[in-house]
Formats: sequence, C-alpha cells, structure tokens
Amino acid sequence: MKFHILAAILAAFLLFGCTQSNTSGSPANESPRENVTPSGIPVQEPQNITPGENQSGAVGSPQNETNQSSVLTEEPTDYITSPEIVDGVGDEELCNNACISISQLNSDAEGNDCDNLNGEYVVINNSCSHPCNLTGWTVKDNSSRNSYLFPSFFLQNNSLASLYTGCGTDTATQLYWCSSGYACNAVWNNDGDTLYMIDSQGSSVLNYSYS
Ligand SMILES: [Ca+2]
Ligand SMILES: [Ca+2]
Repeated sequence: MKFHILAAILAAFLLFGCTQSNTSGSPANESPRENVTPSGIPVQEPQNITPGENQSGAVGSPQNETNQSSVLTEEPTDYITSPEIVDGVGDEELCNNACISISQLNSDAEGNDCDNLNGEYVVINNSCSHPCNLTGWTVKDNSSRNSYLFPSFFLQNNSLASLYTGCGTDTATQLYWCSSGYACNAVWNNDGDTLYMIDSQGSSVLNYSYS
C-alpha cells in the first residue's frame, strides 16, 4: 500500500518534471522570436509607408494647419501695420520737386548786401500735404564757395520757410545760413545766380535760376 503511494508520488514528480522541462524547453519562446524577425520585415514595410504618409500627409498637414492658423492670426496685424509703413516711406520719397519749390529769392538786400546779410533770403515752399524732412539737405549757389547744410529740420505741409544769409536763431519757419569767412559774405549775386538744392542722398531736388 505504501509502495503504491510512493509510486504514485514518484510518478507525479516525474510527470511534473516533464511538464516543466516541456514548458521551459518549449520552442514557443523561440518561435515568437522567429516571428518577431519575420514580422519585423512586414512591420518595417508599413513603417516605411506610414512614416512616408506621416511626413507627407500627417506631418505636413498639422504644419499646414498650424501655419494657416498662425498666419490667419498674423495677417490682420500685417494688414494693419503695413499701410502705416508704406505711408511713412511714401512721405520721404515724395519730398522732391513735386513738393519743394522756391517761392521767392531776394538777392538784392536793402543797402549794401555785405552789411545786410539777412536782407538776402530764400523762401522755400512745401506744397504737399505732409511734412518734408530736409535734414541733411544742402543749398548752394552757382559758385563753389557757398554751401548751406540743413540741420535737423522738417518743413511742415503747405508751409513756407525762409533761409536767411546771415546769422540768427532757427525756428520752424526761419533758418539762418550764417555765411562767414570772406570779406563779403553775401551769397546771392544781384545780377543773376542759380540756387541748387540737393537732398540728403546727394540727389538734385531742384535748380532755381534768376537774372
Ligand atoms: Ca543791395
Ligand atoms: Ca546779393
């Protein structure tokens, strides 16, 4: 009876040992590995396809969506700011002889011109509807000795400014050449001369001749 029980226990151990060796040694662990490598190839093929689709479609479409959304939010501000910038540049470009002209040149000062420099003056007109920046512009006569350099100065729209040959304090409508360095510092010849106005870029704005 005991032997029969021992035999049954031994048979149970043997059976349990065989099942353990079968489970541990089962090719089930190897066959999934083999399935991984062959399955890796078909997996790589869809990976090659899906990344291509993701780059061209999935990746590109969200960028387009984000760009479109960001552009849509930025475009209104561009439309608002760009006309202001264009208008600002346009004002600078339009200040040529279409705006600036000489409305008067008083070459013969009362009395002796050499002693009455501010009796000589030029009246400059801005006929445009916007201020003109004359900073860095120059006024010259026909001789090479006389040249006036505008300081920081805006000639207001539809306004006149007088440029006097003598010295004084500049205002919004009065500028002073303060010609000096010669026995006679008068600039404008009484018997005829030419005024040259050049902008800050060295381009001729206008010539004004009288006789
Ligand atoms: Ca005179
Ligand atoms: Ca003169």
